[in-house]
Amino acid sequence: MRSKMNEPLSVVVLISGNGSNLQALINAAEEEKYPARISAVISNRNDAYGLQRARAAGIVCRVLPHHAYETREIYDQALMALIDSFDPGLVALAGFMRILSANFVEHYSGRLLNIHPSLLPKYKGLNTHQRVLDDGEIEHGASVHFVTLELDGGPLILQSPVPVLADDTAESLAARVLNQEHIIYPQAVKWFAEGRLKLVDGVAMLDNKVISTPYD
Ligand code: NHR
Ligand code: GAR
Repeated sequence: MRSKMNEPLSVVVLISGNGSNLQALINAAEEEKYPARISAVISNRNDAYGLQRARAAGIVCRVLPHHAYETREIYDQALMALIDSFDPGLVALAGFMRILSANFVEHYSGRLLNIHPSLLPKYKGLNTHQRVLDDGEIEHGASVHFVTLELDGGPLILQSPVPVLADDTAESLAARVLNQEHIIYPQAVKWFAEGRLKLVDGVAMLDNKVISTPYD
């Protein structure tokens, strides 16, 4: 907990890849769009391009490769210890590709956010863009949610729809969805940093009102 609301929120961002959502969060912090500072970026992969983005922004980077650990639980314990060394008020998953075990999720309950490339509760899990195309959907999008034990099933905070176009490939659709991700993720972090967004008894609240989204 921040002792004073005028101290910026410490955010730890977890990535596995390109880190364009990380970049959107870095940009918003640099433009002072919210009272938050990214205190560290942690990747499970040492080749994640997002690490270069973080270094370029002067942010502390750590790599914790998961294959060095015997079980998911042991890896997650090490990850928690590393994250906690940065004393975060918020942990933001930004293209982090590892499912997190129960201890981890419980430890960060109410301060763990994820951006997911679909209009949840539709298309949980991986490979969402191709699945949307295969199903002939006319609409797709992105969701920000609090992370809970149910994979991609936690309370929704923000969603943004995009159209699926006739000539879309998984790549073109992914790019359209990513543009929306880069808008809604900084917005959710802003609300959280301002103390307006909270998880209360398993329900996402903004300004003390239950958040309802059109897609849930
Ligand atoms: N953990 C919990 N407990 N709950 C959630 O809602 C989570 C989570 C961890 C990550 C992100 C999620 C997404 O937005 C996320 C939400 C990875 C996988 C996955 O199957 C699924 C969903 C998400 C992230 N990962 C494989 C695994 O075995 C590895 C895949 C790979 O390395 O490419 O962990 O989509
Ligand atoms: C984003 O589309 C994010 O929603 C998705 O991966 C991409 C990461 O892009 N996340 C997941 O699929 C989590 N399983 P980025 O690295 O450029 O932010």
